[in-house]
Amino acid sequence: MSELILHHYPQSPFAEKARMMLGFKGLAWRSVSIPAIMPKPDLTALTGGYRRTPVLQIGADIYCDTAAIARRLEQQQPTPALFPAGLEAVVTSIAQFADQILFQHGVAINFQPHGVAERFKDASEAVIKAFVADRKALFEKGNANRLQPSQALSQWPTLLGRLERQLGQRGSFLFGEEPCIADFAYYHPLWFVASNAAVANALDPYPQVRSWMDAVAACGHGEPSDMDAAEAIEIARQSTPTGLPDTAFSDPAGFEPGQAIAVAAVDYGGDEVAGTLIFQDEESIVIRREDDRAGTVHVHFPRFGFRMTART
Ligand SMILES: N[C@@H](CCC(=O)N[C@@H](CS)C(=O)NCC(=O)O)C(=O)O
Repeated sequence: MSELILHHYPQSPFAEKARMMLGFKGLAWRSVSIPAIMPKPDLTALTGGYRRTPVLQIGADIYCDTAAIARRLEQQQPTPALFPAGLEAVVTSIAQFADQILFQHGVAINFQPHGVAERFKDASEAVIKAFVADRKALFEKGNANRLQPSQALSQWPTLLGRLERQLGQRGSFLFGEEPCIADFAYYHPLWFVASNAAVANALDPYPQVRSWMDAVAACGHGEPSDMDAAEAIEIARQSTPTGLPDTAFSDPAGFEPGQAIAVAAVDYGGDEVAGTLIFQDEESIVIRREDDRAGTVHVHFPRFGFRMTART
């Protein structure tokens, strides 16, 4: 079976979510380093234009968004379960809340002036300017607005206070004695705050949250080993995408397999990825595309949070 290849960079909170899920599953994986800002020519050779971080590659199958990555990892290694039986609706809904709302808070808290000064203390003026311009462009394609630090600070005690009380009363993890997808989604925005010395004190009033974070962090990152981007692209070129199951799924919007479409995230980083729709079900959309460097690849997206547009 092909290796798991994660395209990511160290400081990315969503990449940390993916690394932690790999650790939770006890998996070995290959680590390809990608730039934190555009251009990302090696990544987009695989994805067809999707630029967000992280992306999982297995041979010629490319998984965009940690929601798609989580489901693929669950298939790879069903236990321990990210989606505990009987709790799927609640754990995925809570994860979605954390990935959107808590994440916005973690970012806004980091991007207070003293947080920016700490995060970029070793960066040149040019690097900071390029980063700011890149993130402005990221939000131009999508319907999400950035949360202002003042609003994030105002709401932080609500979000963290609820978590602190729940953990104090129930202990362990969010849904029982083992972590699940909800824990990893709650963890990565808080890890982003904890990893910035200038703002980490936002966690000080919450000792239960801190010990839960330590318990989640104990899952580790599995067994990563480095790989070059060129090697990852060559692996895609030499691989055949895996077969897809037959599905009786009927798309309410009328998109049919074989149709030329483009897929894009609706919230931010909404660069369109064009290809042929080859599979969709309740959770996923898969397109086939040809790339000069990567050959024939299947690019997998979550259905929720992505839109399809017909191409002629
Ligand atoms: N819903 C996406 C969100 C991914 C995301 O927002 N990643 C951030 C980094 S933590 C990003 O892509 N930033 C811009 C970039 O890395 O180019 C997921 O679950 O993977």
